[in-house]
Amino acid sequence: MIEGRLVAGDARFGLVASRFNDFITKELLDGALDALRRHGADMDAVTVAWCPGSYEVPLVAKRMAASGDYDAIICLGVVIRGATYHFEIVANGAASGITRAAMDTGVPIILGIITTDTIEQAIERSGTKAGNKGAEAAVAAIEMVDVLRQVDGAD
Ligand code: INI
Repeated sequence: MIEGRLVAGDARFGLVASRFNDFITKELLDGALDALRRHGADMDAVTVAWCPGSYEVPLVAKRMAASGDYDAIICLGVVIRGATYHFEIVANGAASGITRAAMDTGVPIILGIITTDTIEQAIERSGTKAGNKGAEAAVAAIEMVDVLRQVDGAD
């Protein structure tokens, strides 16, 4: 049985964070970096790239993944329904773009973009009563790196 271990080891992580709603994405980023550090990541092997909004996240993630410099990419963003009439376009574009980038590159690209109806729900998911989705995304990245290494027979 293959099961991902939650130990970051020598893995190199790229994080892509959206500046839109950055009062919340900064909290997701803090949560992600804290989770990486507490799972033993070499923080010198962690790179953070900021981009304008969630819609732009997949392209930055794909470039980072294609560079060969990272074992996993963690995408962080917040899309709030009340904020725009084109909520679905941004949310669906970000999610499908991330899926495509991961499948195209073979590098795990983790969806840490939260979609909510209200700002309150976004705050709840970024370090208050519903946990921190950035931290969850970081743990998923650590797990995926280890699962894929085992699947590839490298570990
Ligand atoms: N980007 C977000 O990350 N979250 C949002 O809620 C959002 N809203 O509401 O519009 C948003 N829009 C910007 C979008 O991601 C692009 O940056 C923009 O459309 C330029 O391509």
